[in-house]
Amino acid sequence: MTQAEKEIRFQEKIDREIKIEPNDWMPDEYRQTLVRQISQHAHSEIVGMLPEGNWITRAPNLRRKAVLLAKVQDEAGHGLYLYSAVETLGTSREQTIDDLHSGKAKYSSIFNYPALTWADIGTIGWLVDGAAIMNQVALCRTSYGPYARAMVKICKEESFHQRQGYESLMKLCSGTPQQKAMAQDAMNRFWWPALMMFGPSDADSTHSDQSIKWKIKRFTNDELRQSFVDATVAQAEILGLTIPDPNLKWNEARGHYDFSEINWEEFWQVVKGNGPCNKERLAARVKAKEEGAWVREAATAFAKKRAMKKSA
Ligand code: BYC
Repeated sequence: MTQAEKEIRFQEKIDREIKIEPNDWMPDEYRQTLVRQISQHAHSEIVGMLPEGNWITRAPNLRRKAVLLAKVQDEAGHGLYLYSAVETLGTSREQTIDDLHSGKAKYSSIFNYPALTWADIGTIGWLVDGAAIMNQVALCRTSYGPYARAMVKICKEESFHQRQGYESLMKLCSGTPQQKAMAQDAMNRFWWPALMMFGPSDADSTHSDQSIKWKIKRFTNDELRQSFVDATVAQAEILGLTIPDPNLKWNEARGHYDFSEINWEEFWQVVKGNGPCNKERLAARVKAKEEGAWVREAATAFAKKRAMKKSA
């Protein structure tokens, strides 16, 4: 079969909603797109642990601490499923992680913003996990089997994360005026970065057209962003928080909310490494790898010894 025939067969499979599995033939570009997207996703989960992890010791009570601990632990688990999904495409975990540490691979822009107050933790759960779910529910139907299956489990946990964030903010917003002000301040700082999570506008998205054809992506960046805004406005109203956008307005004709243009200059600066916490985040991951070297060595030595004993 020629390359062109293989590609036609591959696209037919995708069009018939048949999942692509690790041992199936796939075009190199499909494989590369998946390695890029899934590894970026895995890195986002792992780097995403940093702003929240920083608050575990400062959670206001035992219940909040236990919930936050569980959430951060879930994120480590998500990173691990996703690194495994990348491995099924023939790229080693070591390589994937090295690409993050060398600055070659990206992770979500949102995690380059600091979590300054306790209200930020609730807001991250509500808005950041909320945006993540909007994107990830669609990925449960992505065309690559291992990625789609990982997303099903991840989405269940993300939905718990979103609810815990919202519940935490409900408490703050019905508390003292200072607590409410703290929640509004967090909203003011996280709203726009949360909208940026969906990626550049469709006109500037490099990969969307091909990824939609291959059903890696089911919706465009702008479609998902719009769904997120539409779903979130009523939630903010219930909390009594104001969305920091003077142009946010229901558009009856479109059946959607209109909102202001995103500050794309800020988005690209953060993506290029110049956000408020980019350097700190990468340094923390590199340090964790270096300081964990002895644990990996000990675990490998133990596994080898056990295997030798078994075979003896
Ligand atoms: N940040 O052609 P485009 C989470 C890059 S949630 C940084 O539209 P694509 C979590 C993009 O990589 C977050 N970079 O790309 C939540 C590309 O550059 P390269 C993780 C971004 O891939 C709570 C260029 O811009 N979720 O984990 O078709 C707690 C052009 O973009 C961003 C996922 O990763 C960004 N926001 O669409 C803990 C979901 N946006 O690679 C953890 C899976 C774009 O050519 N990923 N870029 O150098 C996706 O769905 C898609 O990759 C995106 C972008 C929608 C993000």
